[in-house]
Amino acid sequence: MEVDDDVIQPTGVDRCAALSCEYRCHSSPQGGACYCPDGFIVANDSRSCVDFDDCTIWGICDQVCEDRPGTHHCSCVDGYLLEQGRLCRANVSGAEKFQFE
Ligand SMILES: [Ca+2]
Repeated sequence: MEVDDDVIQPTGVDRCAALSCEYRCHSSPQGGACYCPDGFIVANDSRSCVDFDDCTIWGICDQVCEDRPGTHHCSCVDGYLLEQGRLCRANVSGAEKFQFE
């Protein structure tokens, strides 16, 4: 199988300079594209980075999700304890355990 090296053009690097990405640019034969650090996504202008709303990911927090720049924070309502940063466990502490259905 023959590999065609001709498809890789050095022009992607120049395109990156023109894009003036807020974070970093990933050069490609097609001209490059901006990308952002974890927790951020490229905005509509294709060059700046905006916080990604982690709370839109289903199940990222068991109960209460608070979006923060570059990250998010999970918490639990009264009567529950936060576990492993995202799970909520009923704080029964020896008391009778009620079942809600
Ligand atoms: Ca976020």
